[in-house]
Amino acid sequence: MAIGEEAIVRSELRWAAVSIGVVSLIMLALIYAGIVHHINPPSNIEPIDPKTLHLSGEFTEANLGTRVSAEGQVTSRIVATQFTFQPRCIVLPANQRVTLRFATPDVIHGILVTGTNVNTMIVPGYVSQVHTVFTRTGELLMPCHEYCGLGHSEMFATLRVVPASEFKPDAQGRVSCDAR
Ligand SMILES: [Cu+2]
Repeated sequence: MAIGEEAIVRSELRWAAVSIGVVSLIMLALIYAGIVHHINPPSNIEPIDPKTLHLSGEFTEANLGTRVSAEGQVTSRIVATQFTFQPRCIVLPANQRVTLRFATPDVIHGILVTGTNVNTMIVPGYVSQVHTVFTRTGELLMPCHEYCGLGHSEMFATLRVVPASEFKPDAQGRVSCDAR
């Protein structure tokens, strides 16, 4: 039996509606995740020279780790290299807005904080930045999640989230894991 042109058009329109429906569903899921669960792609575009980041500026060795500014803003800086994070352990206060800043001098790495929605890639040439609030205290593992070479599986750091009462910056505003 020959299929009429009208039937073909109807069938095509039906399938077009299905695909528009699927795309709309995915769009709605993205908007829902962004607005309700605050799951968003990283949007900070801040270039940094990977060849010199360890020599001057905010990612020199003395500046790494957690620091509290005079205004009370808590920022932790970590450099990801093959195959370690520097420093390997950071301390942050619970229930307070904190900023994490990452940079790498070599290849693409990634970092996530287990049990939270903190998750970003660390790309040479750019600073990766995450603002967040950690609501539970304890030690959280932060593995590298971008395959970066043979030592990738050994590459992880630790985040120690402490209650605000135990978060005590020193005279320079620094808080490190060794101090406790
Ligand atoms: Cu890595």
